[in-house]
Amino acid sequence: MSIQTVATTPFEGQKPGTSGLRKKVGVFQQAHYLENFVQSIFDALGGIAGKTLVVGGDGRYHNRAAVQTILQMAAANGAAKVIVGQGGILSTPAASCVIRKYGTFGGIILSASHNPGGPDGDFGIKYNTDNGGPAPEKITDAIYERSTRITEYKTLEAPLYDIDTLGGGTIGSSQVAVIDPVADYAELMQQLFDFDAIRAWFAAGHTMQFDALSAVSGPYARRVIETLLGAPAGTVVNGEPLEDFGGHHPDPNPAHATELIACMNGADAPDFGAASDGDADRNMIVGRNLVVTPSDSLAIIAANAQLVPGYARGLAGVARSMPTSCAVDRVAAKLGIACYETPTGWKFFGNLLDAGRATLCGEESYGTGSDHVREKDGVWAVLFWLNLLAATGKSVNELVNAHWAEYGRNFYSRHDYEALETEPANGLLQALRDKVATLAGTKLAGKTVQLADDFAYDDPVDGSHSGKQGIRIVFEDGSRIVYRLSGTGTEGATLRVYMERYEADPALHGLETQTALAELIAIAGDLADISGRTGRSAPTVVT
Ligand code: G16
Repeated sequence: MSIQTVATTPFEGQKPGTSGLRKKVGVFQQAHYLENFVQSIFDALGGIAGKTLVVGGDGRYHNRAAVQTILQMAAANGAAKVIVGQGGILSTPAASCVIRKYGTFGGIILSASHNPGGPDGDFGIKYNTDNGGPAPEKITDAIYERSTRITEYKTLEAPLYDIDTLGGGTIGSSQVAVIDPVADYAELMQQLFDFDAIRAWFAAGHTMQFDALSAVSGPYARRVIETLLGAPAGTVVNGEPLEDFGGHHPDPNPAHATELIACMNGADAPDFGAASDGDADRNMIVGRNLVVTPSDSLAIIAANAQLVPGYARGLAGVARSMPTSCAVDRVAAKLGIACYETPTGWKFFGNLLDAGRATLCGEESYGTGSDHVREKDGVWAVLFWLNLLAATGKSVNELVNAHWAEYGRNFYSRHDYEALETEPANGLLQALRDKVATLAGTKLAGKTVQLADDFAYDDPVDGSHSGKQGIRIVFEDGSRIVYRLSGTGTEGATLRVYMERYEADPALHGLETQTALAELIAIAGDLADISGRTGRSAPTVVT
């Protein structure tokens, strides 16, 4: 085995987006592409000599090859030890858990999350720091900067390492530990939730369907929900992680998790439905004929947290991304705790969690989590709901309706326009940016604008500033429209338009969401001239 120093030249566009670098598999398969980025990570961190790293991914196509590349490069760069999930598997929250539990320097997670997989699908890579969370912008900027100047990388010429057999070994002068990817995570879940109560709930005959969408949550859900909590075999469907996710688009929303939605709308629907995404950090919660919006799920979890052992001590505060509905703000106000509004991207929650300012965090993009790790966590959110169902004896629908009755309902929807040409999409945003300065005080379709800006965030912990985080138009009645471009797509640009309206009157809580938001949807289309600028008469995905 010998260390090779390989000459290389920079690739354009190795700039991490909302959550790491995501590109088509073919892009990552180019010679030197992955290597350049991995070396840029190591260099931006000041080297990894003598450090311990965690490596794993969501099992999608190219995962195994990428793990081998990283093992060889970590060894060539002098890593003391690399901890790898068996088979190269580690869900994103499990990787965060392992980094924290073993106090490692950081970890590399291979995933393009909810994006489709397979040879024609997407691949991704991101770096998480020693707190278990996604690297903050100052590190991702440094990685990108390094990638634009890279001239060489180091790798070890070595046979492929056996990542399928549990146990220790060496590659070059680095140690390797192949670990059970589920064990540490399952142990952490048992510390947080009332497993006895949930076991009793299943034993009493309650039923559930968990759709893993043939992605990485399958092994975690099977071990925890079927093996440890005693749910009948078959409760977890599509539980085998496949390289192409079995053709599923592994995004747990009503548009993509159609099998689960059909099941939950059927005559023999189980009591509880849930799904998770490619790397198991997202979740969707479903009752009979009812999809719980992620914003409502966060609010309901926060309002009932005292029923769950790991959170019975109370919440320090809550945080949500700016486009997420304000439902949780109402809960925070009632509890008398802080509610933080951050830009989109889980990395923005890290400082608040580390500083003990927030206990729960959530995003409209089907992400919910807490200070137990530094990633959003799909299986955790499902267990939280199971714990609430078991502790209250109520159904999902009863919990949601009771919440709306107490706090009012924040009608909420997101419209995505996917795979737009980049220039017109940027033009649309720029035109809005130019307009917002003069909008406050004016009327749009009879509604007075109270605030209009391009959202900027000053981190209250480290003072870092993040600008241009989305155009928001807030009306005097509290309703809102938000526009931003996705930072996770791999094809052209994706425009996201978020609409929200608060309704206090219980008699109107049963309205269909798009109907309840019709006025705002029309204003949003007109103000940005969406159809004129994009040529699209309707969104690609409505959630
Ligand atoms: C990532 C981020 C989330 C973000 C989501 C959508 O999730 O971690 O914080 O909300 O992308 O981002 P965008 O609207 O920019 O596409 P994931 O599950 O893809 O890692």
